[in-house]
Amino acid sequence: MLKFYYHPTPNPLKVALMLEELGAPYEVIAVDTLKGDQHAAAFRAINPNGKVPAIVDGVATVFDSTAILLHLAETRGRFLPKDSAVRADALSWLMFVASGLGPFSGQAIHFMHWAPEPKDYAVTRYGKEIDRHYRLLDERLSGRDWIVGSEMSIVDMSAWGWAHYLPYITGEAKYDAYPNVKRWYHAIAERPAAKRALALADTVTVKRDFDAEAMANLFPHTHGAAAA
Ligand SMILES: N[C@@H](CCC(=O)N[C@@H](CS)C(=O)NCC(=O)O)C(=O)O
Repeated sequence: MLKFYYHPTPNPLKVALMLEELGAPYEVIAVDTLKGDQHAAAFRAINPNGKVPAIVDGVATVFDSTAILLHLAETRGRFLPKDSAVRADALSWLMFVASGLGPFSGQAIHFMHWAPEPKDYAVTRYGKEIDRHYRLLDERLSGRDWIVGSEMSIVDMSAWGWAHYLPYITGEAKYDAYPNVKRWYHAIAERPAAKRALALADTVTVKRDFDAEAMANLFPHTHGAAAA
């Protein structure tokens, strides 16, 4: 059975949604990143980058959420448009999430919630970049149900994994500045597969306290024993 290395965080959520939409049987293996499981040699053999998600799918070991989504879409023949022009569009928007919306969201969350002072410049920069990315996504979703094509695809799954955490960046305003994103986000959240993907968080026993141990494991270069 497919092994899914998981922690209740944005990038694994994309893969959880894909696995649930596929109805593919899988075994969840919790990687407790606040306890440092991602640094263990056994996990580094699966993902040398020491991050979740990763999967072992038969003979294939795949790490990085975008690589996993592409692998599952290609091997299962679903959720990636086949028409070459639509597929090109899908790859463009998939990379917009993989190299823009996703990493900028991660950095925005880091600087808003975890970085020490002084951090005004970083909070401003990443806050404005998040706004720019979500405005672009909002324009794209104007008059459309899906980011690409006429059906849900891995592009929607990839963006949705991060969009679920948007309130963590925007606070009480939540999705209000991005009405099309709001409509699209909630439409996916209502799907049974999305509900099951979100419920996965409650099935794993992982550390929830962001204490000194968690900070050292998540940010070893600034908070760990080797920090300068
Ligand atoms: N580009 C990677 C990023 C993976 C990533 O940053 N995962 C986070 C959770 S969302 C993680 O493992 N954090 C723990 C750590 O960095 O030690 C992907 O898309 O899978």
